[in-house]
Amino acid sequence: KHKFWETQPVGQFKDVGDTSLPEGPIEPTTPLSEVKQEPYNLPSLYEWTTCDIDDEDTCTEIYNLLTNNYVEDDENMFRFNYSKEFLRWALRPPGYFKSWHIGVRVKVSKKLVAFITGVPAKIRVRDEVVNMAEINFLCVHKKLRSKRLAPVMIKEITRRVHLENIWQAAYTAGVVLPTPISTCQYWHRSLNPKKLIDVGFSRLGARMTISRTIKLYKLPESTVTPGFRKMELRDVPAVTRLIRNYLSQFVVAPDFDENDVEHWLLPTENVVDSYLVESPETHEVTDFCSFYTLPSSILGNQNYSTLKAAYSYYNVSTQTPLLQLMNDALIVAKRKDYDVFNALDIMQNASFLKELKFGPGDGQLHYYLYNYRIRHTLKPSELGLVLL
Ligand code: NHW
Ligand code: EN5
Repeated sequence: KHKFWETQPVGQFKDVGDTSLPEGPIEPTTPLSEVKQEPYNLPSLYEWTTCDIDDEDTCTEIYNLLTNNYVEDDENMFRFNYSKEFLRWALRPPGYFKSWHIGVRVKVSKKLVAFITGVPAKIRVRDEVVNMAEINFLCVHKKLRSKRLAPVMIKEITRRVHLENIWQAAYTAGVVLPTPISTCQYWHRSLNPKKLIDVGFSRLGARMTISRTIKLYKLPESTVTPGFRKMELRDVPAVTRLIRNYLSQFVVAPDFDENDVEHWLLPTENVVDSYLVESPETHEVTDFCSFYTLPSSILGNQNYSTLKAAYSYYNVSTQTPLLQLMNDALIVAKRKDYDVFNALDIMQNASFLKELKFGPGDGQLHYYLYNYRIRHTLKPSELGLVLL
């Protein structure tokens, strides 16, 4: 069934439930000198390219490839539309490797037709912190699908990750592969229900009218938590302490240091928004919430071309109830004109989804590790990791 994945050091379906297998690396680290020195062979019409994302023209080519060929929902009504600023943020975290931003071009025309990326991350699994690559943005042009290009691209990025002496990876996908460490549900909170219904993102509920629906999803004009404000550069040390302590409760979570927090959580216009609660009495940072901006192209609608979506990122509550904190996040997102606020049922999110009128979507997200076995499938609430 999985001719490629059966050959890879990942959990296999036949081993699911086998409690005799140990947790940890599936195959041992090999000496760097044994890593293949030359790139894998592509079909003869194509060539490898290392993408310089700092270069505006290259960034535009990547943006165009993804805008026209990246992930769609199961009815092909929407397609992710990551912005260029978002791609630069996602692909240049502390310690990133340019060699992990890999493209495939047509030799004669130099047209970019496929892409895959990795970025380094320290991921903690139970009490081990493992250097990993987070793999994302795997994309093959629609006209080149089903030609087994993806396995070659995965092998090539694996080789380039190995060359940096890194032997594990984390990735997510909407499709089932051998084998998920966890399967999560997408939930959606309507902010602009009229538009969502008009474009087919959501449907009018039974015995509902449009005006009742608009009223149902109405939110206050301003946030309610005293001391709620945007995160600033001076907050990095306090937010790092808060988030490290919070993430320690999950089985799989990033091991963020201050540089990571500055990169991943300091607000960047139209990319990532972060808010915190500074106690009006003690001036301590007690709570935190964040979301990233990922619009989707609306395919074939006369009136609208993009859906503006916010995705729940990392949230920490110690003093403010998580429900109230996330309600403030919804208020901010509504004020900033987002159409929908999306979240997975990871971390403690299940505690607010229903009450804040999120509804389950038709999509799931499966989490995977490469060359690292987890003995039992994890509950979404045991995951403390968000991939973009
Ligand atoms: S998930 C989003 C992936 N991208 C899309 O869905 C965009 C639209 N689709 C496409 O562009 C986030 C193509 O359909 C793609 C497949 C390119 C997906 N992950 O070339 P063939 C990520 O980016 C397997 C992994 O003929 P294609 C995460 C499939 O099972 N494998 O197919 C990426 C089959 O193998 P099998 C996937 O449709 C993680 C083989 O590819 C996959 O023309 C990557 C078929 O290849 C997916 N999403 O192209 C893994 N989709 O064994 C990283 C299909 O079943 C691993 N396949 O025969 C770690 C690497 C680093 C390790 C470091 C130590
Ligand atoms: C790697 N970083 O299927 C990511 N999205 O539910 C790659 N559905 O938006 C993997 N089909 O349910 C991504 N509306 C995997 C996800 C791929 C995209 C995807 C789903 C997630 C989605 C929407 C639109 C469905 C359109 C028809 C959906 C219902 C919303 C409704 C709002 C009101 C309350 C009930 C739910």
